[in-house]
Amino acid sequence: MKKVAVIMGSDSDLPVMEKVFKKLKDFSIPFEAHVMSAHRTPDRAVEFSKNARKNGFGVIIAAAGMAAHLAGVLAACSTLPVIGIPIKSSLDGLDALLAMVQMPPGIPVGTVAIDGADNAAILAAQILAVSDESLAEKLTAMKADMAAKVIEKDNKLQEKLS
Ligand code: RP5
Repeated sequence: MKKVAVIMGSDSDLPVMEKVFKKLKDFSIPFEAHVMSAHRTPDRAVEFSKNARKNGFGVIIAAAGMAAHLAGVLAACSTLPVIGIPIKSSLDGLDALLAMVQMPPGIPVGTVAIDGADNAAILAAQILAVSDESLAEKLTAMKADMAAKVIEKDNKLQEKLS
């Protein structure tokens, strides 16, 4: 299976990114995680992204807060799909959200919600599952589990109301 690259702009993003690690581990998806900054270590970020495909990665998850250019810079240097997680660091995360989601035509960053770690990991899994049946089965099981929990909640609500 291809690896997921999990790149964050600072170790201060780790509390959110731990959730990405957990979800990827739950799916048994191999990943590498690095701290790299579009502003503080631009050369390292560009170098990593340029070589990501040949180094066995299939998806890049990039998280950053404030003027969050990391996902866009990584996307500019690779044809791998890039999933952006805007981190709530300043301005309630709106600055990071807009910096990630408003990419110019030609350089998409698939942006999830502010601090949306779980969905970033699930989306990465879904991208890899396009060519991996056993991963697709795990995702199907996850959806069935979620549905069962909602039905259980509805049953409880009906009991309460009756
Ligand atoms: C961004 O600036 C990082 O992704 C982080 O969310 C924010 C603050 O970084 P630190 O000053 O905590 O290193 O680049």
